[in-house]
Amino acid sequence: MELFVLGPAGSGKSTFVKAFSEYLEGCNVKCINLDPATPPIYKADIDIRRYIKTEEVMDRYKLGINSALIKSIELSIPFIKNFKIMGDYILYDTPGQMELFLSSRYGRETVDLLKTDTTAGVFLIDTTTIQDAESFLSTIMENVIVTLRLHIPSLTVFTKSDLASIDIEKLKHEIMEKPGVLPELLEKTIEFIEYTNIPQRPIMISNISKKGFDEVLSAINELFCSCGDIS
Ligand SMILES: Nc1nc2c(ncn2[C@@H]2O[C@H](COP(=O)(O)OP(=O)(O)OP(=O)(O)O)[C@@H](O)[C@H]2O)c(=O)[nH]1
Ligand SMILES: [Mg+2]
Repeated sequence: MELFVLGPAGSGKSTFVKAFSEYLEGCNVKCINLDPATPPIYKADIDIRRYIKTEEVMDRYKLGINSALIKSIELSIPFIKNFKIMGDYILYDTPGQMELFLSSRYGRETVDLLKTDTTAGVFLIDTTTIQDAESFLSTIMENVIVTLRLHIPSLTVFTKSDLASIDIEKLKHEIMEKPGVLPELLEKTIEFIEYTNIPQRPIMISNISKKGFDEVLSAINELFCSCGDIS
């Protein structure tokens, strides 16, 4: 299985790759750093920074940080084409600026080059950033965009549950009670999610205590196994 770990800056992608690879100890796990801007905090089996470093791209092409990151992802493609990675679980750490990875065609190209029929996204959201019903709903929608842009099913996973908690049922209830377009939007989003058969039940984890990792693993297995047997 290949897991693309995605999410907004600081949501815990790199920490998840480190902690989840430790959790999967005993399996053949590979950690791949696809973030040319940041050195990995785990032992990377492949580090894209060996080939491309965003800070050097900034200098060489006289670009600002965001365009340099897009350029770095583009320049990474020929190297990624040559990646030969074997493993039970391959964890791909993606660039901090998820929007750039998603909106440039090179993010999609990267995923296309590396994906198989057991590839999924793990879309991480920092629980402490969910303040209200609207931010919860927009998070779910963002993951729908991930699925659409990258053409892979993607789980919604809330990190830092050791720092904050959210009551999803309460938030859903709050949305349904609000006047305006929000209830309809939620209803349609849920319909879409059910239609695509993606297990989108939000999962709460802590990368520090590894709480919730069993659930992440079950959900990943469910994505590819209609029988629900995770063994
Ligand atoms: N308490 C707590 N801290 C976390 C958790 N996950 C990540 N962190 C912290 O959050 C900060 C950002 O984590 P990273 O793993 O660097 O996040 P990232 O998404 O890779 O960040 P970028 O690559 O810069 O976008 C670090 O200080 C982590 O130690 C978690 O589950 N709980
Ligand atoms: Mg990171």
